[in-house]
Amino acid sequence: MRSDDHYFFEEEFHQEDRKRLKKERKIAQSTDRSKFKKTNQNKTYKKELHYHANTHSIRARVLSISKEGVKVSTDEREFLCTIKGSLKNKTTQEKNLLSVGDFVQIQPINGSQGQILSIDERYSFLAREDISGRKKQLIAANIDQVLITTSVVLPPLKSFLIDRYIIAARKGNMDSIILINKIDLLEGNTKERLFYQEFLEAYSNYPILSISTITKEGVDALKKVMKKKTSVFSGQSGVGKSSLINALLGLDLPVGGITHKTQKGTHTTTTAILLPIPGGGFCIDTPGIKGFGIWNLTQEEVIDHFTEIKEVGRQCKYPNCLHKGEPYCAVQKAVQTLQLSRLRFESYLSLIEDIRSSIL
Ligand SMILES: Nc1nc2c(ncn2[C@@H]2O[C@H](COP(=O)(O)OP(=O)(O)OP(=O)(O)O)[C@@H](O)[C@H]2O)c(=O)[nH]1
Ligand SMILES: [Mg+2]
Ligand SMILES: [Zn+2]
Repeated sequence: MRSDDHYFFEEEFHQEDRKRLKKERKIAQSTDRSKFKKTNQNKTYKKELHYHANTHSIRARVLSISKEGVKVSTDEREFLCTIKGSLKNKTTQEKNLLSVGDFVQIQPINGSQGQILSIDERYSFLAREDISGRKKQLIAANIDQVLITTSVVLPPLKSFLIDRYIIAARKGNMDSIILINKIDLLEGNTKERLFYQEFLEAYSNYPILSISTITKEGVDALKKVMKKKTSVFSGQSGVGKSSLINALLGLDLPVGGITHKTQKGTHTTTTAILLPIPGGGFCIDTPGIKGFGIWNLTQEEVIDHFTEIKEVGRQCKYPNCLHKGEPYCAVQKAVQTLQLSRLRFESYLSLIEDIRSSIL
């Protein structure tokens, strides 16, 4: 789950800073260890968010992050920014200091360049666990809804990824909508159509939009739900995130192919970008992901997400039954008799397993 990392532009950008700051941090740690205790990390971070902006600062929003710098936009224009040194010199639980969608205070240096002085507090964020499993990797900030993008047939629908996104969205204070793209491919594919129907039934408690950039089915409905909101498209590579944005906004973002052998996309989008929607709102395109580990996930959060499993679980013999093979388990029985969805149950098990392996 943690083997991929497609935020390499952002990675490269922060890598240099990391090297430069390593020395300083070492000195700081040796003089004041208490500051770096886990319990204090949030406090340190909060303080930084309220760092007093310079009186000449302007509020701007992060559009993209690359080796060249952080591109931000004010109401009037765009600036390519560096980040003020003191801002970077902080130990937080976050792997990346900034993400697309962040509101920042900047100091213009000239007509097109500036420096980021501070980061405004986020009202929501989409994050995942970083490769080490110890840090929160921000994908996007200040978003109203995550458009969990999937496709039928190519690449195949992966329900366990969807549940992970729904939980991450809830943790980050956002709504989520499931987009099933490429439904034109269901034509003549009986097996996939049956699976699609099984999916719709299992996820009937969640908002789902079926869509196709080829036939344009569902495109108007999607436009409607995105109006005046900030939405982030997220999901596997090749599901059609950039294609959907092109269809919605009349843009020409690069789109890729699918490797038929692996049935996977080719990682066409390499960095997240924030795009304004004419008539109000924003949307964010992101690079495809392979897996999605939820940062700081608790067993309770998992169980609370699977309400139907929780309900049936009340009849298990052991009150602390995790439904992983314990005797007299009502959940396993309900899955066998098709009263509970196997898709949801598999998702549940994979998340419980994630927690177990992170404890070990
Ligand atoms: N049949 C069909 N193909 C589609 C549809 N939407 C997109 N595609 C194709 O799917 C492939 C991948 O599309 P992209 O938009 O690049 O996918 P992505 O999710 O942005 O992928 P990454 O940027 O790699 O994360 C392209 O070949 C698109 O033409 C659709 O509705 N139906
Ligand atoms: Mg893309
Ligand atoms: Zn049980």
